[in-house]
Amino acid sequence: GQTFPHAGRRKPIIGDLGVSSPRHPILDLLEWGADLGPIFEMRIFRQNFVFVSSAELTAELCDETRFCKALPPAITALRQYAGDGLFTAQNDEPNWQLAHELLMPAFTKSAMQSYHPIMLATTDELFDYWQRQSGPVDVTQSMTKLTMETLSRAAFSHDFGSFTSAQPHPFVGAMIRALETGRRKGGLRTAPGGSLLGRFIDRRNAGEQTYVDEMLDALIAERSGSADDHDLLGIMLNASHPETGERLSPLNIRYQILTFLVAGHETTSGALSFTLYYLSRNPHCLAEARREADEILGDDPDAVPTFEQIPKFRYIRRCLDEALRIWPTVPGFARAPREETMVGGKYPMRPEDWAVIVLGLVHRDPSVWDAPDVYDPDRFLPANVKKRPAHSYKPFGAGLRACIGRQFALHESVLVLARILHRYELSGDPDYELAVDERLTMVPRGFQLNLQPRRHPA
Ligand code: MNH
Repeated sequence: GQTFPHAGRRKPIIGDLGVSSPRHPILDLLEWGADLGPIFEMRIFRQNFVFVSSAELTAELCDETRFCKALPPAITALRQYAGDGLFTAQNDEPNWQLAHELLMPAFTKSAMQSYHPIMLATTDELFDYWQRQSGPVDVTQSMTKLTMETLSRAAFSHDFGSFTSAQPHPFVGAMIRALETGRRKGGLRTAPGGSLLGRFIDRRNAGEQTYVDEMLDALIAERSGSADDHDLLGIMLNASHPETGERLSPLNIRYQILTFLVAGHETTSGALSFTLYYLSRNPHCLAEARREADEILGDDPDAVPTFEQIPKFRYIRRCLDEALRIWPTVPGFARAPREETMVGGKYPMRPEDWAVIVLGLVHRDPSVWDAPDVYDPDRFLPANVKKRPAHSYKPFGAGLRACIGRQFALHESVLVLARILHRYELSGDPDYELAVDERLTMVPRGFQLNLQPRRHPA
């Protein structure tokens, strides 16, 4: 078929292998892809990856009448763990529709009311944890503890002891390692000997996967038969379709819980960490964000926001939006045409083709964003948002398969940022240069903050 521009070093058999390092493929892609035009490709063995980097083509691919979510190999590989859970389900798999309908009510803005006290409690634990530390704190590590605890408690009322035990719960490490191996296996699929290597990786990984599956199945079994529906697990066990009466199976519930744990914690942790990084680097933004926190929360540093106050932190929300523009923690998502079509009027795509929208490039498209590398929360003032073309900012994906946890992530992030700003004087090391770790998502590496309790006027 069609050949798109590619980094100019293609070799026989291996193709473009080597243009991206296996340790940080996306960071490399953001560099070598920047000058290749709005659509370009990378071929590795027999697998072709097509990427889109302009806001204009992104708007086209986000049109749900012509395009839909696609599952590229790295996502398909995760089905070994997450099966037909929400994130990894095919568009036409019956369990996607069923789970989407049963779980949407648990993720509406008003449903956040029931998670709000959980979020306040895990933030209190974060502050206690910081109080026991001396010297600067590692921001990403702290935020990951926080978001992991918030999610595991909201999802199935389980305390992973992230703040109280010296070692993280073995489940967390096992889950992340299992998923990492899955992702690597996805990359090997079309390499010579790839399936053999894949089986080898599976065997080495089997213990880890069994441990994760068994722990989740035990949690589910423990609660089944109970009408308690105060958390996501309770909702999944008790909800039935209003017309057909259908319910989620125990296996599908395991897939969903694993999906929420993974999709919901590192993504939000990275968003919080990047925001704190940019605030520490932009004193006027920090001052404005703090002014807003103080105005809403008052003089008592122990004051906590009510549920109704969260949407009032408008500036803090803009700081978060702007951090997710420069560093979208989910770096991309894939789209496929519903029928044969032309993209941009000249690039043919068939239903079996897909293209990855590279958010780190789209969010810096110079035709939409002035001085795209500059951190400026005011880009998200309503008047400025209105001036931009639709779909130029997509950190939570698009269409029917967009992020179901968006409200959850936004509510938690704004709550936590407001409380941190209200409580602490924060300063970063002026010599720190932003480094980004590519795990399942993108997070700052080695970023530390000094935190001094603030003295509020009496
Ligand atoms: Mn989330 C889908 C980004 C927080 C659960 N999420 C997506 C997609 C993006 C995304 C992008 C679409 C992927 C695709 O098209 O292939 N998610 C984020 C970001 C944050 C985030 C940037 C935080 C910041 N996500 C959360 C939280 C949860 C969650 C929190 C759960 C509590 N996300 C999901 C699920 C899906 C998803 C589930 C799949 C939805 C579907 O396909 O039906």
